[in-house]
Amino acid sequence: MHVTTPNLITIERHILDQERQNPEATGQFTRLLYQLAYASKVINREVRRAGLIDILGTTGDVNVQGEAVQKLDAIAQETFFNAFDHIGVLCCMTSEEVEDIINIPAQFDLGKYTLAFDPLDGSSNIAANVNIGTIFSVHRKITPGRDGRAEDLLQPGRRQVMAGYVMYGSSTMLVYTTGKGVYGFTLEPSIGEFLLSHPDIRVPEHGNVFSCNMGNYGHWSEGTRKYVDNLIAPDAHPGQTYTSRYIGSLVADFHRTLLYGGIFMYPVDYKDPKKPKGKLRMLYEASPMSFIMEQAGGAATNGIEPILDVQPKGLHERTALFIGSRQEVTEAGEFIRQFG
Ligand code: AHM
Ligand code: MG
Repeated sequence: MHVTTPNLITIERHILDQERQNPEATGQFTRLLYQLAYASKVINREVRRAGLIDILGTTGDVNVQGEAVQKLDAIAQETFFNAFDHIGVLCCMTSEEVEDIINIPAQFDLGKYTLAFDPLDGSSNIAANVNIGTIFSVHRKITPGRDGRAEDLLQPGRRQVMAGYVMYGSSTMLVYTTGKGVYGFTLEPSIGEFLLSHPDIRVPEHGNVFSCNMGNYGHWSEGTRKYVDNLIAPDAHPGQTYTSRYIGSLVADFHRTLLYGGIFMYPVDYKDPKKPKGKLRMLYEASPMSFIMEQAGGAATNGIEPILDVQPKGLHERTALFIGSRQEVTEAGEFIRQFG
């Protein structure tokens, strides 16, 4: 009897296949991806049992962003640091949860890459059991000397060598790019492996979903308000109707946009007219997601220029973000350029 078994591609095999295509690869990159998969599985375990043991709620601390630190935020931060501090691949790290650049402890070797991460994005949703995620971004070291410096982390998104996210949803997925297409893996819980489930993800050229926090409408610029008015105006797009979806968890809203098309936006708000500001962080959120979206054939802008071309000035800099299908992101940019 002939029995066929599915030819499952684990993330390890995928990484090795990719490495074989690059004769100059030193294996450092591969180690980084292994550790990302490992750290994600540990965080996934904690997230999955969060309702059962005493790790929901806040630690009582406030992070660099002025937000209450959730216990799971702290666990995810520590898991990431412990997974990457000793592997000899990084010269430094930075995290949404920590104020300054994170140095590699003196007893470990240094490497030629930097890692920026948001260990648990959307953590205000944790108690409601809504999807949350981890986001990561890797750059090559550019300054001389062995130690990593802030300049190594403060590079435009276009110079990323890898970016990705993990979504702890109805299933757990890891999606990443190294600049050669976007690949998605789904965690098979019974064997504890990420298996290739979404090879070469492409975002549709146009989609009919728009995603934003409408509660901020009154604080947006005129161009942003006019763009959204136009999306929902009955006659503005003959033959097509836009529908609205907003989870309030970037990884989940982004993942839907990547697969179905349309646009996700978090515009600048003018609650304080003297200090207009975006909410999402350039290094930990906007830049990695923009690299993935462009690699999938989509676009990402702050309304003025592509996110990937912006030179970040601070580790915790915030930005406006319009990201998704080319058609919708181009149109959003046109409104903002015309009306501000
Ligand atoms: P966080 O990094 O503190 O979790 O905040 C980022 C989150 C994103 O996941 C999400 O897109 C956004 O904040 C939602 O903001 P709002 O609640 O203002 O709509
Ligand atoms: Mg975040």
